[in-house]
Amino acid sequence: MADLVQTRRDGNVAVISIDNPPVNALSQAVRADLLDALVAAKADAACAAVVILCAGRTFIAGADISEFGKPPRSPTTIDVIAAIEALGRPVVAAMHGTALGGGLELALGCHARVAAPTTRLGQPEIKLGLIPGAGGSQRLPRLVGVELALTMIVGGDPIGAEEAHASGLIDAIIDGDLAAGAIDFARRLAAAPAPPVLARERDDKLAAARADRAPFEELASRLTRRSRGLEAPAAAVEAVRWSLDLPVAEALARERATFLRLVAGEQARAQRHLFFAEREAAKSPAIAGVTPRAVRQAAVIGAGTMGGGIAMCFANAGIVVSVIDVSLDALTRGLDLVAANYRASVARGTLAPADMEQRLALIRGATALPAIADADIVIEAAFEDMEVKRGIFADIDRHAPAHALLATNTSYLDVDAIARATQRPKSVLGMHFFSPAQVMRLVEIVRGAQTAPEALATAVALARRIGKAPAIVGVCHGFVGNRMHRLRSVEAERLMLEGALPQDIDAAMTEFGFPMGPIAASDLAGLDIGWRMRKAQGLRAEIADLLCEAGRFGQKTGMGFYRYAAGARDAKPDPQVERLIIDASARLGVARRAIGAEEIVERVLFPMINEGARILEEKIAQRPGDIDVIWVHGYAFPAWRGGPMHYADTLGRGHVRARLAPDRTIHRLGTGFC
Ligand code: T1G
Repeated sequence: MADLVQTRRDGNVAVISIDNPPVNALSQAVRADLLDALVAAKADAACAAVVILCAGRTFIAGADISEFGKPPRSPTTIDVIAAIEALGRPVVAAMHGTALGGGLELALGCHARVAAPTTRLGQPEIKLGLIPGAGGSQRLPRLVGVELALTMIVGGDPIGAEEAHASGLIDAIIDGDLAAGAIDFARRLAAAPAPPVLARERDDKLAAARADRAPFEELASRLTRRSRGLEAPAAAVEAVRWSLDLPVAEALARERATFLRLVAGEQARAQRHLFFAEREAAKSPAIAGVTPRAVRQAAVIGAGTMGGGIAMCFANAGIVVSVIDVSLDALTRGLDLVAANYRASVARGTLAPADMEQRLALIRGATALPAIADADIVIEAAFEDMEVKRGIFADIDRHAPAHALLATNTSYLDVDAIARATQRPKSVLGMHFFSPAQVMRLVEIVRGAQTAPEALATAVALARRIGKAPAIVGVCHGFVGNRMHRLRSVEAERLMLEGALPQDIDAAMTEFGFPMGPIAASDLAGLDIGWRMRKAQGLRAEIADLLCEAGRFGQKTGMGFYRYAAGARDAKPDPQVERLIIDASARLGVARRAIGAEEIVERVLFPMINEGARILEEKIAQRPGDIDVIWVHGYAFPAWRGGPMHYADTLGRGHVRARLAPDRTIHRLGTGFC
């Protein structure tokens, strides 16, 4: 096994290089070898300064997450940072790639920090249900001020090298040879009359916030506004606040205690599960070692909401994309909506105007299929009707280049039947995006019976390249997410007929952790979509169908299960709907009763979980974690609960089985879920 840490001398500077692919995670072995290297440098009288850098594609991307949930093993990252701060000569962190979590914290312990221009620096621990555990909540505010520190720690998103330099997080941006630049910087530090002040000893950037807490507290409440149910955000605010209130040693001790409490908790365990599950969901033995095809140009068929959103995903990733719609009016409306979406991002300050212009320039409109002649992938996002889709695929098969992938964004339909409409079934698969496509991270990659491994590998790699969380699924009605979602809708109808009102169901599920209840979510999506589906299959949902028959399609018509004021989106309970529900119960002879939140949660989730067990049995999904990724990234299942299958594990599978109504066949699986 190659050395994880090596030291070389460049004149009077010791250069310590870490090489722990793929992301130089701070495993126990790396920490131990790094500490040994620091001790050796300290003992070397000829060593005037130290540079710490990494081999490979990135600086340290954090602690080794796979070690979490196990007893901490010495030396800790805190021990390594203490050795750096006590080294008695300047230590410079030379960063590139992504300096994250414990990696950034180690750099914060150094006497100075330099970085390559494309470096991203962050404290993403919050996304794992944690707070920084090696001093980040105390050193970061001392370098950049509490407001940027709070934003980075509670938001969890990295900043670029320019912002890091402007804020004082790094001391220099090194263009070109990072190691040489860092060595030179370290040598100059060593020659300086006074040693640089350690981050932990600086207080100047805390003075303003100590004098006036209002900006800090206002920002804290804004950053934690949507974190109901989550433990880490409030803990992160408290930790950063300690930088204002407590001596640094005491604050560091409290930070560590909080970190250890969180890392042992259910929420962190759930989010760690998702971190690895998300990466696993993009894997399959079928594509191991398979090289994806290059995708330089894309095309989207259909300029509706989904088509426009999908086009934005490509433009956001810098990929040229043509949007084709046979109707010029539809195309114009679709492209206008895309432009409006970008303008809204610019107005919110989340997108620079220049970036908007750059992305819009990548999106081209057309009304005829020759426009796909240069596309490496064509994604159909047209009307959800099999014959419409088969006709489109027959046409795009004739116009797309022979190597092009043809993907359908269908939510439910048989991808194999669509593939049979082409001469290239090996290059056909599903890429099921979730609305709004430019926001929701999930893409179900639907593998057809004839889909070639190279096509599957290309779709998975492309989904990741455009920032999505791909999950490979098999062909069945509704694939994984929507197949389970149907169970949820059926049970919600039953609950309403038996006594619960829409607002009762939504209140129970938002209290569980969903940002929006299932009933309000169906109003948002549009009740007519499910209605059309049910009619095509001869199915009936008493209440939803009655609403649709009355033209109540949800937000798009100003009323559905709820009523919406003109231009508003907040769901108002509607006495007319309550009357309709009560009359339906009477007409169907269902005695109504009060139904508590606990029963609502179980009845909404457990049938879904059981359907997930069936899906695993049928191998439509490969792993329970794939289903969790689908529900967290496609349907906003609260990440701190880990997803439906992880949640079932926390309850105990026997408990779920026991609570399922006896009339539901319990599926005993090879996986032991039942
Ligand atoms: N620990 C262990 N494995 C990791 C890892 C980590 N920190 N980061 C990535 N991997 C694995 C990942 O599972 C995958 O494995 C492979 O590396 C490539 O990852 C003390 C406590 C760095 C932006 O949260 O955000 O430090 O699937 O597919 O898309 O306060 O990885 O190949 O077997 O994601 O190029 C804080 C997490 C930890 C960063 C690269 N750090 N990683 O993205 O590759 S907590 C993080 C990422 C902490 C301190 C606290 C991304 C990336 P496999 P990948 P990528």
